[in-house]
Amino acid sequence: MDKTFSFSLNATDGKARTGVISTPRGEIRTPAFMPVGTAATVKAMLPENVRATGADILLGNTYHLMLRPTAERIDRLGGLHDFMNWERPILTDSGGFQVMSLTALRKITEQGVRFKSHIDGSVHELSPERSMEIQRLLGSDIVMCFDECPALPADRDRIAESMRMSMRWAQRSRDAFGDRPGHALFGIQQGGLEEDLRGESAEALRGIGFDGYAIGGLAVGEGQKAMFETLDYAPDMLPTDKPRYLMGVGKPDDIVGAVKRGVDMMDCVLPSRSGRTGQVFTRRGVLNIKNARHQDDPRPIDEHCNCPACANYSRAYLHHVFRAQEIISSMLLTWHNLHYYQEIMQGMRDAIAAGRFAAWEADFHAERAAGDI
Ligand code: PRF
Ligand code: ZN
Repeated sequence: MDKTFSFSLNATDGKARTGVISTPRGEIRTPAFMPVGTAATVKAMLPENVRATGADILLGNTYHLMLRPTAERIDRLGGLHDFMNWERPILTDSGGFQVMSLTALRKITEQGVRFKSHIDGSVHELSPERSMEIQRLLGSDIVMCFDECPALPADRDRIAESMRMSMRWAQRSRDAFGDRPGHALFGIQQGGLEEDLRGESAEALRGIGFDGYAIGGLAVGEGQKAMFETLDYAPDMLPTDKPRYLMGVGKPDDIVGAVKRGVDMMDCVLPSRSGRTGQVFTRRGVLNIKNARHQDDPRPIDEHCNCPACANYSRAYLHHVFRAQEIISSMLLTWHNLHYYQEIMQGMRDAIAAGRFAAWEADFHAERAAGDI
């Protein structure tokens, strides 16, 4: 197997792109959706089942794993892939964003961030250097730079200051990462909804040089319209010959809109988390399985879906096990949601390759508008 990391574009259609990221642990077909495996598991799913939905890569989290069971323990046990029984690529987020969203007590300085664990209140520190060390101990294939960003809305000065510190942290991340053949380091663009700050950030990252470029600081409270307005220019500021990753996005229509604007990779907890709260994503829109209207319904969630939840179970059964808080409810609904997300990705890859993305997108929206679920 090829022991290097590379990206090759196979086709573009408008701004939409399809290609393949090659890593020593396997290929990632793009546009790619990465299920979230925060605590070394995609909740309610066996790894082989996540693979069966069509996932080529998972996302893991520095923040959660450093607190429990610790990066050093995972390293002693042979690394994250062996530990969680997923041999394909893993991308790890760097921790700063999770510290900002999950901890009540934290202090940010130029050096890094000191925070109290959301699990037991113990005090920890993260910096670009420590984040690179943790992601190396985990054995991550795609390592993310250490960054931070304000929730939106925020004032321009705050966004500019934060972005510039993240760019200094990007340089420190690059220096600390060093040269690790077969492993990739991605920079993260910040700058909120300000076009000039996004440009300044992209220029700083291109100057440092990365194996891929993420768009951070979106889906943090600005709404879809403002996010799409930013995505109308932000991906174009990044190198065309490297993967572009939109972090923490999103709903099915967010993902389609992002791919249309030139994004290659995404991750989101939505399909897996919603599977545990009874929210089901379908071609025809969202349904909530806990709704009483499903209690006598013998039909599957979607007669055209071939996931186990749809192939073998009625809405009435799924409603019942959800109401009874049976574990199989989380398993089946998560499987369906992840399967549906991967079906969207495959549909987009095929459409881009065939030069019919616009028609595919029109069908996607028309099916949802027809409703009737
Ligand atoms: N930075 C990092 N992780 C993230 C984000 C970011 O800006 C986001 C924003 N949507 C999600 N996850 N490092
Ligand atoms: Zn299904």
